[in-house]
Amino acid sequence: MNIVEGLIKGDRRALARAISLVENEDSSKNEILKGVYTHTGKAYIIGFTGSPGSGKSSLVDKLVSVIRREGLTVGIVAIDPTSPFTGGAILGDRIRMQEHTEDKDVFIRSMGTRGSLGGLSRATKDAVQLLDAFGKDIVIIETVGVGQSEVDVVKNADTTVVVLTPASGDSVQTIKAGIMEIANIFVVNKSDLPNADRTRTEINLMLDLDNKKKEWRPPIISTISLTSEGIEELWEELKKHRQFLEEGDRLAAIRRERVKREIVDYMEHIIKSRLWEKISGTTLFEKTIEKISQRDLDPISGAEKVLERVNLDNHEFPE
Ligand SMILES: Nc1nc2c(ncn2[C@@H]2O[C@H](COP(=O)(O)OP(=O)(O)O)[C@@H](O)[C@H]2O)c(=O)[nH]1
Ligand SMILES: [Mg+2]
Repeated sequence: MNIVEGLIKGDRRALARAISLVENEDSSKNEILKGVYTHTGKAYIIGFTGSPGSGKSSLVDKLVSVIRREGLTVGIVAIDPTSPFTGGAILGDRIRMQEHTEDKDVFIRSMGTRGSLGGLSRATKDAVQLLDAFGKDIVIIETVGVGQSEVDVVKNADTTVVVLTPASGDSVQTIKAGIMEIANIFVVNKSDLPNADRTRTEINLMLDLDNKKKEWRPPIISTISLTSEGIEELWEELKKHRQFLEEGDRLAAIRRERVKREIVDYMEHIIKSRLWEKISGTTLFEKTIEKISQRDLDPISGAEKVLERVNLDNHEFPE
């Protein structure tokens, strides 16, 4: 039985293997992704982002218990690119999510010890598709909200949860604007610590200042993941947001937008590799570089001239 068949039939080992292959950019990657695609689109995808140590893994662990009580199956992709060398975070995630290691309806995968951030965000998207095709009802992405790539990662989610804490240094002002904008739900975790109210107030003020009229105002939920306080409420709000998206055309529109981004990404990728195949090592390319270096030619004209000579494909627009 091949990997795709195994995965679709619910073989966990096939799933694990498939994720490794896409993560390592194996030559079989595209075949696997093509093979599973028609089986995707059923999972609901939730993204968790926030500073390292804000309690995302602990929170997800507790949330999974609540989700499992409803009989739903869960896949988790946890990424922590902030500790690429130690692997410490990943070990920590395993320990924190230990509660579910015996549960065959929960599949946990940690990523992030190798590769570029761009590669990581691609691998995450692929892993989410594999978990979806495997039949997980809910897929959770956990990532660190530090840079553009992490924002890109949660763009693959239907609902995004931003986790903040009252701990010093994690105040609302220090959070990147991009991160605040992608939040559908705010969680103030570690609400057992002092100043949790102040954090809530700051988020509220920020939401008040946002003058763009929005149909969905992100709710703010206080949690203590150590004691599971607020976790049920978080799940209720997640379901509400899902319901909100499923009303009208919202979810379909979000997913269409995602498909558009995906196909453009692939096309750019294909064009780039074809371009490199055609130009690298050629005299035309080398001579052009030389001319530009000598100031006999400018880079813009150089690029135009090279492209004129390179036929990437025929230029007619297909019907
Ligand atoms: N006081 C307190 N500590 C917490 C809470 N949730 C998590 N922690 C602790 O915060 C640390 C980081 O948690 P972790 O889930 O790994 O955070 P992540 O890096 O965001 O995934 C761990 O030591 C947790 O035990 C909470 O609600 N209150
Ligand atoms: Mg974590």
